[in-house]
Amino acid sequence: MQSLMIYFVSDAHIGSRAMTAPEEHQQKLVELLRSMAADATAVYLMGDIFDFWYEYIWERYPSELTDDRAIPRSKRAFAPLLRQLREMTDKGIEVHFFIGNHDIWTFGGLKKMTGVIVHRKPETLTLNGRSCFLAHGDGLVPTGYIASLPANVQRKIRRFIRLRAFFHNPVAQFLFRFVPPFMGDAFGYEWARRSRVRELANPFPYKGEHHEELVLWAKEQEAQGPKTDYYIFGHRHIELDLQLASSSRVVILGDFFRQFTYAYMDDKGCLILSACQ
Ligand SMILES: [Mn+2]
Repeated sequence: MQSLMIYFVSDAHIGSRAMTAPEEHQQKLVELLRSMAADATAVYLMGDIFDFWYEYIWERYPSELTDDRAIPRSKRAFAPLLRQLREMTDKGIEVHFFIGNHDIWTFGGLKKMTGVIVHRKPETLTLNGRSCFLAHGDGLVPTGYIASLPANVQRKIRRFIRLRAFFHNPVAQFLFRFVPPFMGDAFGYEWARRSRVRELANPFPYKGEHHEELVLWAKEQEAQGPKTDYYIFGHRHIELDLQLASSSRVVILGDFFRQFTYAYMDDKGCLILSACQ
């Protein structure tokens, strides 16, 4: 019998300088992907798989990964993961890579090396008969949400939105590509490390269905437009499977550096959140 399993994982933050055992961390993700490859038709990487990923103008990306030395130095530590992705796409498994807010900056190199399909925007797709809205989740703000918050929280969110706009700005992206990779990476990994350290010391818990942005955002979509069976997000590093009144479900995938969660959808369109031991 042909299997039609579809898998979802996000927020591994591979390469994070806040991790104590980065190689084991990467290996754990490689092993998860290998087990998925046994029966997957598609794997959706829902953002922030890398803690920082920037493709510089100085680098050339090979379409064969047989020789480590062909991989640009700034990406060589990711060779096991890149090879695993290549193996899956060579086998005919669709691997979809949604950019997160840490790995926005792929300009063709990752696709060339691994064969993944890169998504820079949220997508609405029908998967195993279910309508799915897929997004990393950053930048989705429900109407009136910011104004409803205390002033200090509003400032924080506005700062994130400004930074996000800057990170997505094509001119800024183009200019940063000229930075020498060792300098760009030193800056990028330090920026990312700080946010991980802050989070590990003080995780941001689920705010409840009346306060969690992505839940409010999904409810607003449900009220306005066509019904969606599943809203699948990453970004928040919380594990959530919430049934909305409209019969839609909001699934937030958790993360793959602390909770090691992922989700799968079987051939009947049944979606389940799970975790690695
Ligand atoms: Mn993340």
